[in-house]
Amino acid sequence: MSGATPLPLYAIGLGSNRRHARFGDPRGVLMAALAALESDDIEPIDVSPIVASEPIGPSRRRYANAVALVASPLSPPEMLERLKGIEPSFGSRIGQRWGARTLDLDILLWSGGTWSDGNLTVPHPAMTERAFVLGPLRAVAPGWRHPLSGLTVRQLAARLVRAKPVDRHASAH
Ligand code: A4P
Ligand code: MG
Repeated sequence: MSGATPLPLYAIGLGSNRRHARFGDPRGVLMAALAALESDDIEPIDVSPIVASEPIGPSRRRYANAVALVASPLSPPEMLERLKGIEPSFGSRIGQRWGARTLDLDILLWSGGTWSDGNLTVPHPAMTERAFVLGPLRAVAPGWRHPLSGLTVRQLAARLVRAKPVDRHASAH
């Protein structure tokens, strides 16, 4: 790395609740996805533990979830395009929104702050309500301040656990 300006940081959420013929169970899918994410302009900084979580939405299969911290000069739309390019190589989507999927990649946070256009909203609007996001995110970026609420990830996670002590799998560590 060179230059005085640090690269922007992204927190990327990874989720899977289907097996893949080659990569195996959802945990194996996430490991392969993490490898696929790394590239010339996406530098992995840290990865959370992979947690098992109960599904939110109509799918009945449990998910594996994790959060990766990466440094990248890509703009948020460019990063989204990259993520959406990786998902199909893990198998096509079956069914509707929130149905079972082999791999789901979301932009959770961006060090540049907020982004909003027709295709992309950063921070991810649902992240503050989801233990399967905040648990792993706290493991890699506890002090990152959510630009809209002004709260740190640690504070958001603690608030969620107090409000809804139901998702033990994602929040217990
Ligand atoms: N989009 C807008 N903002 C973003 C962002 N910050 N990151 C748009 C990524 N995408 C963003 O996403 C649909 C479109 O959202 C994208 O094309 C992009 O233009 P998608 O991933 O193709 O569709 P989706 O995931 O089915 O819908 P959505 O609303 O993104 O669902 P979520 O929020 O990703 O939730 N339960 C557990 N336990 N663990 C999970 O990981 N995941 C979901 C999916 C539901 N229940 C879950 C889990
Ligand atoms: Mg998604």
